Formats: sequence, C-alpha cells, structure tokens
Amino acid sequence: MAFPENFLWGAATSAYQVEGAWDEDGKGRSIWDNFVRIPGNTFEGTNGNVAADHYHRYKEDVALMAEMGLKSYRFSISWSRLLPNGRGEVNEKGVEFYSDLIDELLKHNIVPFVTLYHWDLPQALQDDVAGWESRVCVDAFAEYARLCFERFGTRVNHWITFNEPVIFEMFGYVTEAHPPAKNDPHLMYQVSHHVNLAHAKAVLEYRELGFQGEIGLTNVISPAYPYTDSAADREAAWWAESFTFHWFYDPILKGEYPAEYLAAIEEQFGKLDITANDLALLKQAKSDFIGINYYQPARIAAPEAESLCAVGRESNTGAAGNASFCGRYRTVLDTAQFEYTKWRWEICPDALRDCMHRIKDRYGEIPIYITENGLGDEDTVVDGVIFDETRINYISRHLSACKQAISEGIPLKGYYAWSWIDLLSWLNGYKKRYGFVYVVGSTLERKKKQSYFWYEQVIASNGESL
Ligand code: BGP
Repeated sequence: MAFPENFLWGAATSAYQVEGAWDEDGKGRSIWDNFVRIPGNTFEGTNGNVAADHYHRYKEDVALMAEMGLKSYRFSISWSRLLPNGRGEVNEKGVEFYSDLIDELLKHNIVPFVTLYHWDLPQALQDDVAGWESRVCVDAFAEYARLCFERFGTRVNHWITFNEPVIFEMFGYVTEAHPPAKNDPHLMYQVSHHVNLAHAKAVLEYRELGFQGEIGLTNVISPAYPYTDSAADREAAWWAESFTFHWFYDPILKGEYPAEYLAAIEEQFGKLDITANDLALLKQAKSDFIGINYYQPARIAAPEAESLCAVGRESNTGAAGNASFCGRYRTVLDTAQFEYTKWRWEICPDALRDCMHRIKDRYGEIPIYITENGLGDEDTVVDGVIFDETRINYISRHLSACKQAISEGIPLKGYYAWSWIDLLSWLNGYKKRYGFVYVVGSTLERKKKQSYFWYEQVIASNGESL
C-alpha cells in the first residue's frame, strides 16, 4: 500500500477567498463583491476586500509552500480581474498578476493547478445578461477560458473549469445563500445545463488550441447513505444520490443526463431547454480527469414534505448550522451516532474512499484528484504556537482512506488539502479556519501551524508517515 511516485501533494485556495485587492489594478466587480455588502448575508458582514492579501503577498506565500515541499498549488483565477466586464477588453494588470504567480510557482517546482471559475462571476455579466440564466454567459465563459489558455497554457498543464456547480447552483438558485440569491428550482436546473455547456465549450477550446495538458471539472460529493434500512429511507437516498451526484457528474463524464431524474424534474417543474445540439456538445467534450471535493457524507431519510428540490441553508452565524435539506429526501444529523466537526460537518474518512469507488463503478477508469478536503476550526494559539491536532487528525485519516483506495485500484493522482492558508470561509468569515498557515487578523502576518510541519513530513515521506 503506497502512494505513487509522482503523486501531487497539494493544497488549495480560491481567488475571492484569498486574494483581497478586490478593486485594485483595474479589477471589475464580481457577484461576491456585491453580495457580501448586503447586510445579513455573511457572518458579521465579513468580506474578501483584503482576505489573506495574497495578491500582494504571493511571493511570501509561495516561499512558504516551497519550504514545506508542497508539490502542487491549486488556485483560481478571478474572471473579473482579467475581464472587468466579463468579456471584451482585457485588463493586462490582472493577466500580469497570474502570470507572475505561475512563474513564481514554477521557479520553485510547484505545479500550478488552475480553476477557472470558483463562483466569482463578473457582476457585469449578472447585470447585462442575468449571468448563468443566459446562454450568452456560456459564450462569455468560453471567451474567458480561451484567454486563460492563450496566456498561461504553455506553463499550466492542469485546468479545472468549474468548482462545485452543485453548491453555487443550489445555493444561488434555491436556498438563496449565495448570489444571485433566488429561489426558483426550474431556473436552477436550467442554469445547471448552461454551466455544463460552458464546461464543454471550454474543453473544446482547450483542445482546439492544441495543448497537451489535462482539463476536467471539480464537484463536491457527499455520498448518500440511507439513515435506516427502511424502504422509504433507501428511496430517499436514491433521490439524494440522483440529485447531488448523478445530475451533476453524468453530463460531464457520460455526456448525458440521468434519464429517470430528468423526467421527474420536468414533470414537477416543467420542461428544460436542452437541445439535440447541446447534447451533442456534451458528448464531444471528454474530461481528462474528475476533481472531487469531499468533506462529509449525507445521512438520508425520507422527507417530511414533498418537493424535488432541497431547501434549508448553511449557517452564516459563525457557529454550527442546522442545514437540514428536505425534498424527496432530508439529511439527518445524529450526534449520538456519528462524529462531527465544530461546524457539525460529519467526519467519515471511509465515505471518501467509498465515493471514489462510486465514481469508478459508474464512470470507469477516469483519473481522480481530491481537489479539496479539510477541516474548518478555530485554532488554539498558546505562546505563539498554533495547535491544530484536530486538523492533523482529520487529514491524516482521510489520507489513509486515499491510500487504501489506491491499493484497491482507484486511479488517484493527487490530493489537495483545503486550504493552503487561512482564508475567507464564504459564509463564516475568518472565524472558521482551514489553513496550514495561520493568518493573524490584525497584521496578516503568516505563521506555521502544527499541521504545516506535519504535512511537510507527509510529503517528504511520500505519505509513509501519516
Ligand atoms: C467548498 C468550497 C471552498 C471552501 C470549502 C469550505 O465548498 O469549494 O471554497 O469554502 O467548501 O467551506 P466553508 O468555507 O463554507 O466552510
């Protein structure tokens, strides 16, 4: 049982959560820049104006990565930093920032793994064409993707088109917890289709330019388990699996929608606009890998009310939430039976191994990267030492699950802890920390946590010393 020689030991961030410099050097506004300004949307009104100030401190950050021995850094590009209006005029200062960051990484032999869309849609596109509700946005994304490939494609060989469509679509169009904060399930499914088309177009752009690197998409999986063995709970789990897993992965990995689920949606919410040309496009755009973000499984029980779509929202109170999603299913929280984080996300390493098997069983030998996995916590600082054993414990157990999965034949090529450095938690500000590197709130000074030293050893031993 061992990790392969060239395994990518990584850590991840995203632009809005880490960069800051929200209106500097010609950057346009994103939907998150505006959303956080509406009172009540985020914990204590926290925003990404400064975040971890990575925009100004990226050299120091990359030096810390190099010192640790990090093999790969996953980060995202802010679309509105490159194209302030979403399309058209290019902001060269924005291009320069990412170009310099990439060079800095390569100088230290750190592989850049780049996400094109980590939720920060240019506000201009939201205003002008209603964002993902419109097919114009699909073409705008293809234009943006092409720009990124042209400018960075000779230096970046790993591309993720979208991060977690399931979250930004469900939270943006049903639970109202993310921008544009609507509650319209039919629209959510239509948006979902547009995002899949945008992914497909970007994949084709990449191939057309002749690059030899790899391109795929990242989604989150919370594998569904029936809470009890009752027929009702097992059926509910089927619905949960159909929505949160098959609905989002089938079009990317099979080029089609799960027929039974699609029929059920259309019966309840009305026809979706999906043409034969669209389906041909999805079939054509083959992904080279699939990225999995994994945090927790879902314990599923039969619903209390009938509706196909999830409702309920993630907490933004700075404390644990009670997000209970009902629909044709609901998620169950059972603190007596299961283990949870402080934010009540269930800790279950074996479900990570299981979800890789579910991918393999359904889609075959597609290479997998774990593109996010980690623990949000309030870390304890004693005499300048940052103790985060709970994080070490969490990551260590999940890496053991990865090791086992590899020994069972799963083609896992890399693991990215979320996150490299403390950064903005979307709804819970800077209170919920995830990084190997601690950021002091008042000064933004960087300090190594205990987990930093631990991960350094893990990498040095290629996973032998978990
Ligand atoms: C994922 C996102 C990340 C990150 C993580 C932790 O869904 O891709 O961007 O934020 O979740 O979530 P949170 O910050 O809400 O604790």
